Amino acid sequence: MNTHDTIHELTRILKMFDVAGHPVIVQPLGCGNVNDTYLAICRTVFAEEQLVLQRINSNVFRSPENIMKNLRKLTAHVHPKLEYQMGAGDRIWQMPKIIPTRAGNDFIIDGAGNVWRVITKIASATAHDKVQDARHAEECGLVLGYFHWMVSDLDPATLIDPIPGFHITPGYLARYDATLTAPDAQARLAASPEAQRLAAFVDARRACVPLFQQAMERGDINLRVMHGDPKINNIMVDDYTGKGTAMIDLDTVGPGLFHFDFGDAVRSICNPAGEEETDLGKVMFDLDYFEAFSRGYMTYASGFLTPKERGYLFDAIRLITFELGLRFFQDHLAGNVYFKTSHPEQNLNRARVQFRLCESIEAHEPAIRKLLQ
Ligand code: GN1
Ligand code: MG
Repeated sequence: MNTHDTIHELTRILKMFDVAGHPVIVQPLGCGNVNDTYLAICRTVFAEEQLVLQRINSNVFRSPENIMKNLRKLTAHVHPKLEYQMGAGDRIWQMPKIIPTRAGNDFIIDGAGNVWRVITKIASATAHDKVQDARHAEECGLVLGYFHWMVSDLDPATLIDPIPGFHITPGYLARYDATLTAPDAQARLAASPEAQRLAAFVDARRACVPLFQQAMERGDINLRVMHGDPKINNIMVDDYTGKGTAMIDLDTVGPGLFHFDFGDAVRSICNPAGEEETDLGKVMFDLDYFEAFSRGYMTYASGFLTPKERGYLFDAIRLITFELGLRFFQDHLAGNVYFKTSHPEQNLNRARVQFRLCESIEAHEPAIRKLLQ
């Protein structure tokens, strides 16, 4: 939660959107690393509506209007399909909807220049921070596979890249190298043997960094519409049935590779210790969860993934894990300017976790590849 936000101010902003009823609570929701997110409940005489009010981090999303344009495109493409299929399968698949402002816009800009928007909340469902069991892992796979299937016929050229360079790993390496030239970063590195160990870890993996750019140049894989951030706590699971229902946090949806989505979901689901673990001994890649997740994912994805695309899935798991570790490490060295932190060493520890997970993925390569055949 942003400590400057008062309930009074949040309620005032909420009332600018076209919501029915009277706001009864506005309280922090989830633990995203980027946007400030609040749950709002509005009651009428007859019912209540749960909504998600968010301040978009304009330091990360430089053109918030673009992500709202993308969200319009995405929901216009997907909602009719979901409505058409409603009741046909074993669950109701959901996707949040934009609530416009009373003036008919998709967001507002407050006096301080902050961008706010409201979307519907997927209610009676939970986005867990950690995997619960193999069935949960499988449900997450089904949700991502279904999402990819829904967008597999949406032309990526119709969406705007929400964060240019978002999953271009060589760009993160270049940024890391540039950061290291700054005296502050050098001082942080010199002061910490653990940071030096992580720097050596990065250096040992430089050669694999451009792998996906090379694969695209060869024409082995192509841009599709990706979610961009399908980690475990962006996947909603029904509280009553345990079935997956929706992908949330749709701001990073844009042109990209399904591979990075697959890898990002896998790295967050198959590490039961989570991203904030401080005991590295507990961080490891769990093959049983992986088997369950990929079985769920392939239920839908086997229909649209080409054999060549499938051939790169292992590399994606490894590289996205490395990339996220690199992003955390670079942010630590830069003085914690991107990811939200509650203590100065948090991004360093997050990097340690991802790099340890990356080692575990490398150690399990033959078994992971076998499960992907
Ligand atoms: C950020 O906002 P949140 O927590 O869903 C980040 C992802 C990282 C993730 C790691 C826009 O996602 O790329 O994988 O943290 N999102 C952005 O927890 O940078
Ligand atoms: Mg996010």
